[in-house]
Amino acid sequence: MSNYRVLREEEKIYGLGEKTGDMNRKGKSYVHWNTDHFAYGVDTDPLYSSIPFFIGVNHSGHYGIFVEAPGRSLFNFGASSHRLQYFTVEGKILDYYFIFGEHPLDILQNFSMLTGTLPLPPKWALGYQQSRYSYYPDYVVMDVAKTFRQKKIPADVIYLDIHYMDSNKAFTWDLVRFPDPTRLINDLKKLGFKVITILDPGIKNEKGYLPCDSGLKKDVFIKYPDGENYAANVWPGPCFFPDYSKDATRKWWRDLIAKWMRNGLGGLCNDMNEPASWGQTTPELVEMDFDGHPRAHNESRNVYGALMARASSEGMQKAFPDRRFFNLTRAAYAGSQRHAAVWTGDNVASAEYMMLGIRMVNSFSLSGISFAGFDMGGFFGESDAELYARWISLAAFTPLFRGHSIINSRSSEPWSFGEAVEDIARNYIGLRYRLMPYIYSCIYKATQDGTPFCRPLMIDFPQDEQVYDVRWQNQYLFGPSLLIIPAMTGQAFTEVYLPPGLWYDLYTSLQFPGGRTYIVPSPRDRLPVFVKGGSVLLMQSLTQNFSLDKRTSQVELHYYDGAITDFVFQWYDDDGISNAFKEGAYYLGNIQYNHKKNTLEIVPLHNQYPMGYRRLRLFINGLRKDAKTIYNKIGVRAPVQTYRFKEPVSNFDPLYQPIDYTDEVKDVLAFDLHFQQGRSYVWSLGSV
Ligand code: MIG
Repeated sequence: MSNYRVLREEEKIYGLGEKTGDMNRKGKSYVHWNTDHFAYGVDTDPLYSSIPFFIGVNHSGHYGIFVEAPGRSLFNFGASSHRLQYFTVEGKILDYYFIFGEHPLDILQNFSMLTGTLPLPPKWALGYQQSRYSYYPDYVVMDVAKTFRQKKIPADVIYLDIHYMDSNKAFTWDLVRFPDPTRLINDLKKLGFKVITILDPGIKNEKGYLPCDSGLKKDVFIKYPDGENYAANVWPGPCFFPDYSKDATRKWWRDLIAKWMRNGLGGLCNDMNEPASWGQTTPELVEMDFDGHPRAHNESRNVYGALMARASSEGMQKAFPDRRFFNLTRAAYAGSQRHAAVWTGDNVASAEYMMLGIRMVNSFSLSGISFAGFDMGGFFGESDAELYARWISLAAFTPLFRGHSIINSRSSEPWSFGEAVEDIARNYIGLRYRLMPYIYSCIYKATQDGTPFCRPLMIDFPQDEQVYDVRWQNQYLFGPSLLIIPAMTGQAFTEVYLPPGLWYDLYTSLQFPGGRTYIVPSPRDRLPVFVKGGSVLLMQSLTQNFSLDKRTSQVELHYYDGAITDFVFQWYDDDGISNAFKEGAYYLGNIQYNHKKNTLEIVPLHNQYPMGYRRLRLFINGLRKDAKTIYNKIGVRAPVQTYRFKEPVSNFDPLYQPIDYTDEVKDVLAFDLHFQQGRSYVWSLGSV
């Protein structure tokens, strides 16, 4: 079945989740068929996830279309046609939703009402995550974790990839490499690390292997139409594939997961769930049950990974109902945000992929999935020092911040590329950790109404024709305040487009009027980042992790002047780990700017969680130093300060001389005040 529509000349198309190529999909056609494509190219299609939702932009308005097509589908946005765009789904039913909204953001929020929003992740999942295919044996894992602490590079998560398993079988340990998993996990916990294990859906066909025995007994596997279980080869050898569309299977899986989680794990990484198998072609006649309404593979494949992720996440909740976990999946479908974060699979270590990864994360954002990331540093192949430095700085501004690389490749931890790169990594990971009050508030917002965390410029500036220009397609906003400019390798300077309004260089607070382009320095230790005039950042002191480190007693509020209307930033916080926030144990406050009165306020709305901040430091950027009427409560003039978002890189390498861009905010007005979170605060920004 197909739907054909007119493609207008000026029309632009965004979305479809994990797709390669340019952000604007016009002139291209795409297939949805979840596929394990190792080391995919910058134009490969299809990949691991399918999200049949897109946003159309044209002069008369914007719209969204969600096609409920869990099977193979085809989307053509004017490829080989000057008139038409169309989509085609397999089978005799074509269900689609036309989603109206004034702007892309409204459309996305409406799409979220239909498919759901992400649950609030634990805070540690927003920290730095270190993965590798694979760290083993156990002492290597400990070594990596200890090195983070010794070098004072913040991190929260370490991964165990398939080498932890006994002969690659799910829910087992290789007891030679990992003789005492409980002890290892505990020792890591003492260092403030959460452990995530990778998990594949394929269950080895082997008598005496418990998941296989119980699975056969409970009849949980995918079948051929004649009733025989479908089997194919994956890592452990011949495997059956759980049919997660069946209630009985999900229950069986939840029990397996719950038991597995009691090893003390922080979460799971659902891999190979397209599903992938050697040969990479599942016969299209095998069926999934869908609770008594069987559907053939060609009409259901693309929900397989989503259903696995769902069952895994339910299993974690079952194990520890009052805790939050992190669930990551490779294959996803529309709505997967409710159950897991997503990563973009097996990318390649090159600058083009770094840029592609940014577009894919932003395209996920435009498709309901706010919590996404890529293998920082590149999975296949090897980064060099410059690429790694640029990649880790950039990844610090993506929701899922995770380094990962393939077996038999060079080490890719933040200290593996020499001391200068280590400094750069420490700077940007550190900045990420200091920004956590802002980041956590942004992700909270996504949980509430589907406002994406990372967003292409078209979300915040839909009326500006320039933002659709292919030249700026890699630029994006990280939350409402930060504009990130991904910089290519070899480019000491980068051309940027700043949308209308006033912008500030993050590191110096120098002002840049928007609505035009600039050429800005982008050496390897300086990712260009701008802050929107008329916004705030919330920051805290540096911590090494979110599990052990005590909360810092000071919170920083950075205000950037330049709003031409009112704005509100919602400040959210809670204990970061339990589900007590569902019973109301959280803090929510509005940080708001009133344009008419020219005031900045903090107004607590819900005050049921003590954040532990005793001091608030307010930095005011953009007002003239001699602004006369800026006083704090007790009438003390604000002193002028300097401030650093990152430290200079030491000059370790005689061949590479870091240029000193004097990256320091000079002359910023700063107030210190004793902070009582239950109170309101008003600052009059006065007349100058
Ligand atoms: O066939 O578990 O995308 O992240 O390291 C490869 C080994 C299987 C693919 C995943 C990758 C992971 C790897 N897995």
